[in-house]
Amino acid sequence: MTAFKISDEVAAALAENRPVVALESTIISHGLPRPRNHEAALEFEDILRAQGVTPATIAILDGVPQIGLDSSDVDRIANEDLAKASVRDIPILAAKRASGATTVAATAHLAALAGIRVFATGGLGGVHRGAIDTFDESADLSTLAVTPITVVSAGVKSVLDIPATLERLETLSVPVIGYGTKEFPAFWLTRSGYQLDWSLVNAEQIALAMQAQDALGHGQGMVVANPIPEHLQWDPSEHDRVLEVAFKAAAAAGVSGKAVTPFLLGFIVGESGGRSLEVNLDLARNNVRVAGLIATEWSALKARG
Ligand code: PSU
Ligand code: MN
Repeated sequence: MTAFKISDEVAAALAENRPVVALESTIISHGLPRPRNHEAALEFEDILRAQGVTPATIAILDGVPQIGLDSSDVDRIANEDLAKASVRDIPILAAKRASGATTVAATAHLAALAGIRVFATGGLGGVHRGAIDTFDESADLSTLAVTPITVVSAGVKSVLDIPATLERLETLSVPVIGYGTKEFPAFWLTRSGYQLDWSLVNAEQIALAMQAQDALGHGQGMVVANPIPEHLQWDPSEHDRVLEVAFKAAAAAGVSGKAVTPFLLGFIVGESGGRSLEVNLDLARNNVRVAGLIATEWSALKARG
């Protein structure tokens, strides 16, 4: 039984030490509305190809984890109602020969298994507000503690508990590096108000940190926090207003657990008149581009030995 399949294109790039960036499928299946999700999935791949980087979008298809999708697979993740799959769901989907869209945790796990070192997402999962009562903390965090991959993200969505998420990443020994900033971004917003210990200014420095991390053998991942440029961010006061309404709606609808993130994202798109969606796409494009630069530096570093 093969545990997973790698597309020929991704396998060839890895074998030849050409740059590869992993992309998740939950953002496509559950994080963005149709039909923009399908366009986005293709666009993220195109951004990488234009940089000379091979995209490896990851999903579980008919029970098999697939690393690198063809165009009919991309169509499936955008248009079928797939389960949201974290790491623990993978073996069950395998037994049922069912399909699933992979979260950051599941994508990171599968990408690392395949030998991919760089991954782009929109926002990392984190500690949910109210976690002190619900224990709701994304497996994205604990997975990065044991998975050697660098994730480029625009921080975590401001619907989460940002300072608690940063504390947990510290406890889990996952480095959080601001990309050209010492302030953690807040997904739709350039700034969260929370300071980071470290900032690196370019992809070459990130690749050097990855090399040093590997050499030390800790085996954990790294978070590169890449803020959306200020001129593209969501208006902060409108953001605050919409979030307040969204939390009330989630409480009234009684959503909990892993349904919370997709509910809030969908609600926020509607309440913002689509503005949050445009910002979400812009920040994700920006992350894909930076991940492409890091993967390129990483390949160059490995080629130098
Ligand atoms: N952040 C977004 N959009 C998303 C997600 C996060 O802006 O779609 C997804 C990612 O796949 C992330 C997951 O890994 O939500 C986290 O979900 P949970 O909190 O249930 O672990
Ligand atoms: Mn959760």
